[in-house]
Amino acid sequence: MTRLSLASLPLPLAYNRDDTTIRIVHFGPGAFFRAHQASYIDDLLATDPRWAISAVALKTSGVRNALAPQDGLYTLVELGETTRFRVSGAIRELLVASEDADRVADRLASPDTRLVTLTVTEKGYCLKGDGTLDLDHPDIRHDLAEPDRPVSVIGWLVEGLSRRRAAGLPPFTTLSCDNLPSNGSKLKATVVRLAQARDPALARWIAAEARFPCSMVDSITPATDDALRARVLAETGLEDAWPIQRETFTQWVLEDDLGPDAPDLASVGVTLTHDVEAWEAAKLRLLNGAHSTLAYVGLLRGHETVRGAMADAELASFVRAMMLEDIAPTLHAPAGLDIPAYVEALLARFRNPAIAHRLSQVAWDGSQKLPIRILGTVSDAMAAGRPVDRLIVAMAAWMRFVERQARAGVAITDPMAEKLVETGLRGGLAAFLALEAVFPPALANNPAFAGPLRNAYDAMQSSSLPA
Ligand code: CS2
Repeated sequence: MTRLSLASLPLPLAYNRDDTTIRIVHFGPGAFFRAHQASYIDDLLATDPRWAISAVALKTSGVRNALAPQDGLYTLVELGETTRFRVSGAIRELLVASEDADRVADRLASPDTRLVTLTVTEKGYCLKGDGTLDLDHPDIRHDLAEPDRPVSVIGWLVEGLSRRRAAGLPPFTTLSCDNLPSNGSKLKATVVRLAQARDPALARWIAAEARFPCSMVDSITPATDDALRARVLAETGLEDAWPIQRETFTQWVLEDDLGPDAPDLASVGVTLTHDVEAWEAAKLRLLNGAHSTLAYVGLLRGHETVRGAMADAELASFVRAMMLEDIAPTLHAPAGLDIPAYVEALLARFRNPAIAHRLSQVAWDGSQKLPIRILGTVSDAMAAGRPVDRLIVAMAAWMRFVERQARAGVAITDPMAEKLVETGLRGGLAAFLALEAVFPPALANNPAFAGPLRNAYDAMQSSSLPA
């Protein structure tokens, strides 16, 4: 079997890889980044070869080990009415920060580096329940003790910016591509906070000089499995250790604040706007909020995939009503977004027959995702005097899901897994409401929240949905 590589490619890339230069450093080279951002950059390289990517994993070497023998190439499979196979060459270099610390530091401090991008998921930001940096987080404590050998991405950003300041270079622009509300502003506050604890003058320089634009990122990306590897081999005749699959649809809305000498991302379909937070809120609350609801309720009702959960007519109409009647009124529609049409388009994407998106994958990291996806909507609905009965069903279903996994001895994928297993084994609403990292005490103690949550929690015993 021949392995995918520059030498074995049957059709050349749309650019000569040797002509490219690295001007983007990316942290978190997981499936979403390779499905989304790297595919835009792959398109961009055809007209502007200056923007190849150095992809940095913080601790794990799996992606580097899979892709380095393939010259960083991987197959991207787009699943829609037709299936498209393409090879992306956007990743020119693969590093593992825990092994290649000097090379990562050099990349961050290189005058060529203009953009540092991040897909490290919610937990990578080391935030407390209130959305500010957790200075007691073990990784952050480590990075304060050993600032030039960081383990967190926040530590790396501070170290990289510090080296640039010392070298008299301008800061790079840092671009969060994670599903957090106001991701750029939140990241900036987090980086400035850590810098503050290290060196107040550095913190002032970052706050004044560095850009952290917000972004909304979207493309449904089911995890890679052996079936995908086999499909890629059958179609291309080349062995690819880590192909990626996603839906055909992809969207990237970016705050128009990339700074001087930025890549022309608009030329490859990125929307640049000054109203990005409204786009982000709509996507996060509607798509991700509905996804998490489908995941926990769907799993309790015996479904395995998002499209399987959508084939459950009662669940699908519950989710649609929640999106249109409960979530939509909390949103401000940015120019160019018709919310009811957006909801219908999302539901159609969830039904995509070409994709088997596992509910168990969406159910990962519930302690990190749910507060962001659901509780902001709940607070807004409560403040406006609107009911929250449907909105809190995802929270109740998550509790029942955690109890079920804990009692069955099935591992829970979540940075709070240990605490969750303990809580799940104890069981009962009060035990969950005491998890301050998930439920801010003011909310947990508010009867307008805890009352409907109690009803939903009781109903989820038999996975029944409110009317
Ligand atoms: C999903 C997201 O796994 C999950 O939690 O809700 O990964 C979702 O598929 C993406 O945000 C879509 O852009």
